[in-house]
Amino acid sequence: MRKPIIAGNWKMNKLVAEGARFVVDIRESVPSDEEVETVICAPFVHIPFISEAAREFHIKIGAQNMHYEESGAFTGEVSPKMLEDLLVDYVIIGHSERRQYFNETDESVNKKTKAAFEHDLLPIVCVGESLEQREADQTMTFVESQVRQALDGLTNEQAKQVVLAYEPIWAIGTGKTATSEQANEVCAHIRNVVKDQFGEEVAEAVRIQYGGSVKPENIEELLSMTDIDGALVGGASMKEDSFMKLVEAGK
Ligand code: G2H
Repeated sequence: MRKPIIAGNWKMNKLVAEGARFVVDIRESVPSDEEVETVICAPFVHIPFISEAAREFHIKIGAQNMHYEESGAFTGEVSPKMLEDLLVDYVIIGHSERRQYFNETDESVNKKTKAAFEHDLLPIVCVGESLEQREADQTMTFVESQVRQALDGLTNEQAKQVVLAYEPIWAIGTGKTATSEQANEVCAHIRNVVKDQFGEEVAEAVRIQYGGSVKPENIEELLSMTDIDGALVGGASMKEDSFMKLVEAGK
């Protein structure tokens, strides 16, 4: 039985006081992490404050990116060791916005995924096709190649703990959601790719989220699908009440 994981991705939004207030407002209503894992992926500057506010509650903290090196002359970057030092739980790797605007490649995604495990961080690895690729019938091959490259070189024990997020680029922030069937079809394919790469036990354990315009109105149907184990949510994670509805749906 895979535990559902609902992760909010605030992207580049909220000021520090707003982030901390958000956590204080929801923390007592967040269900036990034995039922559903609740993660907030916040901009780096929020992390010490929301960690403090979330302490002893069932909220896990995630970053939205990181470098793969531990330290060095990489102006403007944040390292996995720094996130480990702040007791961050999860880190989003290879979000399509990073791939699109910041030259994230399958190679850097792979390096970051490995670096996460070296620093006690769990990666949420994002994959997903563009509209052109979907229309050209390349979704499955493209997503397969992203998954294989991202997970290349992981041990079975590590691969089991990866969270994969399938986010079709054409459904991100556009209000267009993939239908539950479309989303599940790709998530099932991803699980098969993991099976081919690491074997059945890993494939059955690995959690796959759907992301792209997830909201309280569509979450239940998405989560009812066989291969969707959670959601990575941008827009609808920004307000306390809608985020809590998503978390409740994960129970
Ligand atoms: C996809 C998603 C969160 P939204 O980027 O990662 O954003 O829910 O706003 O489509």
